[in-house]
Amino acid sequence: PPVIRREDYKPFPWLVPQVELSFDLGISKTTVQAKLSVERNPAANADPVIHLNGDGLQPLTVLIDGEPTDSWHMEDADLLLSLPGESHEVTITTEIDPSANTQLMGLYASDGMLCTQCEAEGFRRITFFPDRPDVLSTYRVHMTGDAEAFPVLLCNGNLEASGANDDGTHWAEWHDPWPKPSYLFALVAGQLVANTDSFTTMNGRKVTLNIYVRDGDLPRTGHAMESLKKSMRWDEKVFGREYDLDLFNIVAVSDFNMGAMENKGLNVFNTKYVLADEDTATDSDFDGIEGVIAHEYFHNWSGNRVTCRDWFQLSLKEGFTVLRDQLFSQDMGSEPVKRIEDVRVLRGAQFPEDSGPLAHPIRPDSYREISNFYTATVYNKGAEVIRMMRTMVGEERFRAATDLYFDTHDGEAATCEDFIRAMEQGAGIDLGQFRLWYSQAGTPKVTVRLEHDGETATLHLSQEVPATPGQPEKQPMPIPLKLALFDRETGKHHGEQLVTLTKAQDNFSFAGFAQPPVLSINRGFSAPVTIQRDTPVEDLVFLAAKDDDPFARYEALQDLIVSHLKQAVDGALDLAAMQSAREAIARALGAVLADDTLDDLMRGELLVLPSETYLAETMLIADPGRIHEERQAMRAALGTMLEAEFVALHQRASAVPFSLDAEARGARKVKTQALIYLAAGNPELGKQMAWAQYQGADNMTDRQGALMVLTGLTGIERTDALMDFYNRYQGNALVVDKWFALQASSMHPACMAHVESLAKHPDFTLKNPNRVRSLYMAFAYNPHAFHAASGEGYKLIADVILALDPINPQTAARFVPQLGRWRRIEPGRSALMKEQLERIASAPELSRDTYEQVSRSLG
Ligand code: B3K
Ligand code: ZN
Repeated sequence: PPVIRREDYKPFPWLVPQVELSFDLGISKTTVQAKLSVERNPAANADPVIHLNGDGLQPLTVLIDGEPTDSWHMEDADLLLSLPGESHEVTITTEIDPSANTQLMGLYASDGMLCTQCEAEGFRRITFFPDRPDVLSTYRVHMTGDAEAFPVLLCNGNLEASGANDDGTHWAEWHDPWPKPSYLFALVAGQLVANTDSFTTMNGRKVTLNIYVRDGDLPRTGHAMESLKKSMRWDEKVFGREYDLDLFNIVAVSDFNMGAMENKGLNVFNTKYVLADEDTATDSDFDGIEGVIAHEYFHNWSGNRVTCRDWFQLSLKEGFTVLRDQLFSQDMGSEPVKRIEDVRVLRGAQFPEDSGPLAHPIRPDSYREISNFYTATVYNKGAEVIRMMRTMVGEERFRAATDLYFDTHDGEAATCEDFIRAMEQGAGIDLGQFRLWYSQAGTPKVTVRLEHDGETATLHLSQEVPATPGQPEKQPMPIPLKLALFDRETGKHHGEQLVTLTKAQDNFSFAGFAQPPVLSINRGFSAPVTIQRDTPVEDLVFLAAKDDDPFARYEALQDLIVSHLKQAVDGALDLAAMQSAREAIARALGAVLADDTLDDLMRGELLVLPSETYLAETMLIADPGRIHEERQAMRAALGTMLEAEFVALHQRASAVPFSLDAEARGARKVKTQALIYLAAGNPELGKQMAWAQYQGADNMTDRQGALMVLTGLTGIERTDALMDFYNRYQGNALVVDKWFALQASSMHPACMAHVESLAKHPDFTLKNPNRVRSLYMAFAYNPHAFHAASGEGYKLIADVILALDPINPQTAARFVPQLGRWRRIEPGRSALMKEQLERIASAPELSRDTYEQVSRSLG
């Protein structure tokens, strides 16, 4: 498959101002007539041939200005048509079989309903079209379908007319007044019911809101609706963005490749990000729904009103929209807890990407399959990059700049460069050097040394941006670091400062310190970098107990644990050193348990150990087996040393009655954290307490937390609880997904055997992405199981990739990065991982998705 390059961008020679689509819907046969008004693009080089993308389509008829023509030919899957004049009407009819569409791109069937997914290149599986984001059209869509099978007919924009035919079919006509690229097209037809509500915008326009689901799911849509209304209000208040149609529809579907999709006026969602009640969804599921609803809604401006010129600009809408949803969630709940969670995701998913064979800048330079670039780098690092600009200019100037960006580019297909320029003009900042964050891949390493002499503290900073594929040499980047210097005696600091390191090395001096101060740096995680510093243990203990920046406090605790575990994994500690390090950590955790200035949500966050993936990431070459052993051993030691405290915490938290407020959620969070430590230190006690929590649970958070702990242990309680859970929720697909995922991500030594037998369970299918992810993604991200020294875990995932590739290549390719880590793993396992990648590479007829990921991983 060819490589597509950013530098090759050319505007499309034709404009398509209007599109009229007519669908005759059927599950196994849908006929599509597309009427395109086309005219030459004065801003592009003239070309009498219009190149229309197609994927798996055959044209039934091709008309120019209503007359049949044979001036077209196919080039691979695309249709090329010669047009004699300046403007024409092109009409093409195609026929598709949604029931055969297992890729879930284009028009497909899910549970008897029809729905679409077009981003990035799915529209070309529906009809021939210039399927690129810089061709903007207004759409009028006529849908006809069986009235019984498809009582609800939805499309983008506003419903203009509908009616019944006398043959048992009915029809609807939709019109979307806002010009949009084809990737934002959506259509849904099926037996659905709606939770209907309304929202009045800041200018007093009333918008009807619908959340469409399957009949029985209606009672679980309340949280999604509340989240939607909060998002609409927040975007008005914080970004000045008002909704622009009279109708906003959300549809939940159970077969979906990702979380959700921001189609104009008709968002399509994975059921996972819509349906929730306390019996079936955890607190973090509730948060996930709130965040994803907000994210898709926010795209209405950052993505839809201002869209992307080409797919290399993806971070323009995704990075920015992730930042917007993060800020929203920070405002809705606990700001520091949300920040810690976001950093944990960045470190767990994006840092490994940035340090491996798939590393790419947030604005990539080339791709073969764009679906492979919906990555943590484009999304999450993209958000961090925009967050840094916000940190440097402050909230007010940031808002002035986003206003300017939206005003200037409304109705356009823009570029990252357009965004940066709006930021420069609107916020009054020079981002010349900062543009490197868009072009250079790799996580910068900042080395920090603090010197003290007389009254002066001097901070020595240096940076190194590691080489990444295709980018052997890097330039220094501007790195904004928030910092504070604490007085050891008083425990206070002299005010937070922002220091920006722009050179390879620099020094910063601070006067007025008679004693060496304690340095707190990269507060709030102001820059997405790794800090390299030999921080004295007593400084980490100081910061873990006293830092007034909650993120920095979390970070100090994490550093304390990470540096200990690294030494332990290296075998560098004798028994006594091991014991004293564990005691120091136990004291720090004990202080967290005892500190009544902390709320439980934050306490719960501080108790989470650094993940095995993150630990591996801090080492040049990792031994996943050793990391797992040492981390578990430390957890067990902490569970033993703090047993009484954890039991007391669990008891106190168990007395808090169920509610969705922060206090009760915090209580649930620390309860399960306590169980995790207790189960490690004293499995019998942990098992008893988890079993009691399971049986007494009146909500999914407690039930799932307890079951998670039990699933990692052995004994009759484990089997009983798993069986009870399955029987209780059989038939609720999202909860059955949890049942698969808990077993596939468990600490149980026989995890792999469990996964192998679950693959044969009657509820398992490779056709449903949620189910595939719940079993195999959970397994692939369960280090002790995936990295089994025998290599069986690697083989299992390679088998999944090969089996899934012909069914759903997009989802199959998502498993490759785990095997792609081979260069960073100890030699024995590394060879086994590579062997599996080579086995995949040698398979005949790989999809473009999987081929690209495997070849980059080996390259
Ligand atoms: N924009 C979509 C992602 C589409 C992914 C296609 N492979 C969801 C989102 O980021 O909001
Ligand atoms: Zn998005």
